[in-house]
Amino acid sequence: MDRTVRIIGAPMDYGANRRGVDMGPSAIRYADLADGLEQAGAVPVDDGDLSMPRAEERDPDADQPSRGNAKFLREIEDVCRLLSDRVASTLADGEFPLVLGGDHSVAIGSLTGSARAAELGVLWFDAHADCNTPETSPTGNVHGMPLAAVLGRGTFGDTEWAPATGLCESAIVYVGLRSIDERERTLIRDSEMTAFTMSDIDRRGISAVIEDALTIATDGTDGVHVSLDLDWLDPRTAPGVGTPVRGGVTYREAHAALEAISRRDEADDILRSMDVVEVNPILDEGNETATLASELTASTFGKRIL
Ligand code: HAR
Ligand code: MN
Ligand code: MN
Ligand code: MN
Repeated sequence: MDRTVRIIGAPMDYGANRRGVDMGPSAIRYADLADGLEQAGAVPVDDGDLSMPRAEERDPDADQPSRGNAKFLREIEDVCRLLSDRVASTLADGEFPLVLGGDHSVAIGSLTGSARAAELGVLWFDAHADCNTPETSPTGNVHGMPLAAVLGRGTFGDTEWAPATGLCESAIVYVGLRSIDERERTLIRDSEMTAFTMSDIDRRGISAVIEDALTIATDGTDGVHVSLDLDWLDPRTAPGVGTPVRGGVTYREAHAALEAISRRDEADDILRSMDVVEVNPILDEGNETATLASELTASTFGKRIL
């Protein structure tokens, strides 16, 4: 019953438009992540951080394969290849991979690693849709592209990632979107993915939305990957993120959603892997956002109030 949770730090910030998220793994650990996991009944084992070259020493556009304006794509692919293997071997050892970002481009590694051994559904908690291709991205920042990468959209179609076998497009579910680029909107509408926006949460409440999201993500799959971008929360609650967007979920809504996942997991054993990303300690106030990341992770693994 006791689940071993292997903590894998991925201090990557090549995918973001600013420095700082590379300190996310340290900040989340410092915020008593291991204690919270123990209180949730899990057994945490810290794998340390994946090593990566310093961004200052790299040219964002140097030596890139011809994939539009995706910045640092080569570095990101190198890191995600390592991460993908680490996640896959963790699962093969019967342990749970918990990936600490880093920016959201790390999800390319965690998703492909986790999808190797299973039909995988995905719960994507984010203000942003993260499904730009190198051709549609307004910024060139790869943290806005991980879902397009693993689905093999645009020129991602001729990379090693795409499509990630085992990833089930109709079982990919967004929760809490409120900042979608025009061409992401088209991609989502033409895809089999499901998107629950903040308006859906306004109208139906977080509990109804998360139950639907869980049902869709587990339908016909072996389990789910949870991808938690801290900018999913309202910036007043989670100020330490690089791309804040007003109007996110509250502290209680976030806990309610992740506790609902843990209850479903208790009943049906659905959780397979998770990443917690986009914590930026430079922009944070008193490690508040990292603390929130740590608490929400503990809730996902079953920590309860009573
Ligand atoms: N959609 C915008 C882009 O592609 C911003 C997306 C990225 N920000 C994130 N990801 N934090 O969730 O650049
Ligand atoms: Mn994101
Ligand atoms: Mn985001
Ligand atoms: Mn389980």
